[in-house]
Amino acid sequence: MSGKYYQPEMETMPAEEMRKLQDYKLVHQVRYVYENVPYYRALMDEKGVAPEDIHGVEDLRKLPFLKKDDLREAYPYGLLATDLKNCVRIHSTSGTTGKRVVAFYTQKDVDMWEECCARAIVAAGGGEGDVCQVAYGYGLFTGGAGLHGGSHKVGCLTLPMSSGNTERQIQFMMDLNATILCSTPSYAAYIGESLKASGYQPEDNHLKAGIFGAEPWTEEMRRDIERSLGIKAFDIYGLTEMSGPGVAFECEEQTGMHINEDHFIAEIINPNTGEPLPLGEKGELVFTSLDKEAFPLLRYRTRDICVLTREKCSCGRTLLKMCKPMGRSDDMMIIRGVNVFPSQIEAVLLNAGYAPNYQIIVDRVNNTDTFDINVEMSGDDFSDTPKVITAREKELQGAMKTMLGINPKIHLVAPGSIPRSEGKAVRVIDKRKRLGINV
Ligand code: DLL
Repeated sequence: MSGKYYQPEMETMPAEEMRKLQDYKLVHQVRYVYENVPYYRALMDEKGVAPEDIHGVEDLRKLPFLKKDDLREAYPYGLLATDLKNCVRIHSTSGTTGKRVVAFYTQKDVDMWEECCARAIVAAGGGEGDVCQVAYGYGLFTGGAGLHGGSHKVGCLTLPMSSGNTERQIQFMMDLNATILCSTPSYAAYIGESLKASGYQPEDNHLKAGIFGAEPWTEEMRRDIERSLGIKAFDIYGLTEMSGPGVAFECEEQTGMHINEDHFIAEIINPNTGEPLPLGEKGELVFTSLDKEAFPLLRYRTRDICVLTREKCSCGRTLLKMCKPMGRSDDMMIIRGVNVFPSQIEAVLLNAGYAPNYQIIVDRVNNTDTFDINVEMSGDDFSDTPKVITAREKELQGAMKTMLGINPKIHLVAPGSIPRSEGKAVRVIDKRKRLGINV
């Protein structure tokens, strides 16, 4: 497959036709959910809305929202809409106890998801003959599997590298002439730096494009990556709950990401009142799946703050566009591509017998996120013996790694040394904001 679009009939469908398609699919998806997901049926009953009340997209606002808390409450099978024997895959967001979200896929769901990723790869100029290096993590995280599947669909030669082992990434990239790199933007920047440190010039590699997402990044970062790797860098957006990467993807115009509207309806709402907002206004992004079998979600609140626009795009796609996410309406942080909630950190501390006097400090140095947690020792277990402190820090770090999936640096500090606040405690200091990153 090579060409400008992967599925031109969908990607360039006139808006009015797309709306009709969405109307049709929505009516079916709502009925399907109502009949197969008792958890959501109860929410609809509570709101006094029945499938017969939904005739199309204009009725969407009648439906109740789903939040991450619902997904946690329903964990693991409460939102599953089909028999488990029809499912072929599970993925999960990062984070463990209390915060885990699992998503299920039938083969049809996987195909739909991979097609969305294929659209992204083709929009980035990919086709047969390309060598697509997938350096997103493989496993429960959706990044690796999604782009891998998309790359197969397009007919690229797929290099399933997963993330990490940068030396090997570079060796394969150079020896096997990779032309497309898929990774988080921070990892792409790091690969760029490492190439330079190994004595390579940007023109020494065969890369032409990169497909980067899963975390906030800036236009400045885009330019840096483009310069250091000698490529055009494309944004890609998605979330596990909706399938994974490929819910929206950037085209050659690089002015926002086209939403795959034949599979997902996007809305913007006021995060405080839940009121839908018109196109062009900033608010929380909400998605409704249109044809998922295993894990269909209606009006799922992403917590990502965003703006939607429908302007003519020079690429010829008619799909609605979303801007880069402009922050979040909850306290989730994305550190080295992993979703982290302060409440998870607090749970580990309490479990280990510490008081919740801590401060999380996140920064980005040399394109890599740093993650430090200062934790106060209590008066009772206070020690100033370096050996004891180091052992305790190590123990706590292990517990954090188990909970979060990534390793913070732990610093045990003297009792009373973390500033107390009279209002809300400032638990998180995210210095990445100074780089203009919308954390
Ligand atoms: O991050 C899926 C993904 C993988 C997207 C690879 C793109 C590439 P989750 O781990 O569930 O899924 O995290 C979803 O990550 O709600 C956003 O806050 C954030 N996010 C995803 N893509 C972008 C992006 C994957 N391009 C959460 N820019 C979302 C900024 C992004 N934030």
